[in-house]
Amino acid sequence: MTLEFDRSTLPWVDQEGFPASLQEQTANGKISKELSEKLSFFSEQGYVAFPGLLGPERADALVREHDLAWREKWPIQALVEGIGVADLPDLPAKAELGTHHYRLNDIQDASEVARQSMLLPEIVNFLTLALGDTPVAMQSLFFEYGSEQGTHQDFPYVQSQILSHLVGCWIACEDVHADNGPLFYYPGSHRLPKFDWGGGSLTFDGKDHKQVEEFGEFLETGCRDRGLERQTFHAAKGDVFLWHAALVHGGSPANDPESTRKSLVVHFSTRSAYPRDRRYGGEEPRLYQHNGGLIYQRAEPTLWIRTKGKIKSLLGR
Ligand SMILES: O=C(O)CCC(=O)C(=O)O
Repeated sequence: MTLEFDRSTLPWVDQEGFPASLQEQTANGKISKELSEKLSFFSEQGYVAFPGLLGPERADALVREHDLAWREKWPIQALVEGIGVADLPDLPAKAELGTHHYRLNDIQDASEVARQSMLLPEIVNFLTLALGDTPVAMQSLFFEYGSEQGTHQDFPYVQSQILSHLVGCWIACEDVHADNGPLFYYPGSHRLPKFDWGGGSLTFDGKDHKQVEEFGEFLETGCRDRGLERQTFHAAKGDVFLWHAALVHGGSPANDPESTRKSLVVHFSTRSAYPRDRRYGGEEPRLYQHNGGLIYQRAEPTLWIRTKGKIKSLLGR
């Protein structure tokens, strides 16, 4: 059994008339030639890279925020293999976790550097056109080591009201190569028949283990049958990579498990598909706007206090 995205709400890049419409808008100067090539590549291949877009200095600044969050135990959450999702202040120090499979969730709640890095003008501009609506950063995941996540597509995991309104964004915070577990992907795989997982939200926390495996096998078989070849994203620090809601991808095993692979993943949806933050119930979000893109914040502003090197929020979380 396979599943179809609702045709009436497909993003611009997935619509039948996209190639002709793109050509027209490029010819009349509404879209630059460079951006047009990127949109066309994304539509056909399901991904596009922006070499050096964030740049090494801003990537370093992001890493500093990540390290500070762990050290000061910022009031955000982390997903840790064997523990699940937990508040950072309740977790032991990183060195005591006994696994490299952990990530910080939603560092943008606490970091202006992260907010600005996710909403770079080139990213927002690309997404606004590709999705045909204002992009909203739904969530982010900061990995210190390679995720080594199995083969998957994102739409059953990261859901908004419109499954197809989803683009993944991968920001390299250090150089990535075969040894530290690069992102892998299958160009063109976003057009494969889609696995029907039966609704609800799939998770990687072990709860849906059997279905996660079935999903991976379905995708590997689909790619093999159509001759799609696996590629890896060997990135330089500061590179950015965007991928389609249905691109088949995952995290390669790290040849050197001690080698870090710092990266920030942001999943974007749109204002129409994702009008409220998943974490705040029906609450109307406070809008953080930057370069035309959005991040949702608690209506109640967060009040942060620092005591003895520890940071605490009194309001808003
Ligand atoms: O960064 C990785 O290794 C994989 C990330 C990923 O697959 C995702 O966030 O959907």
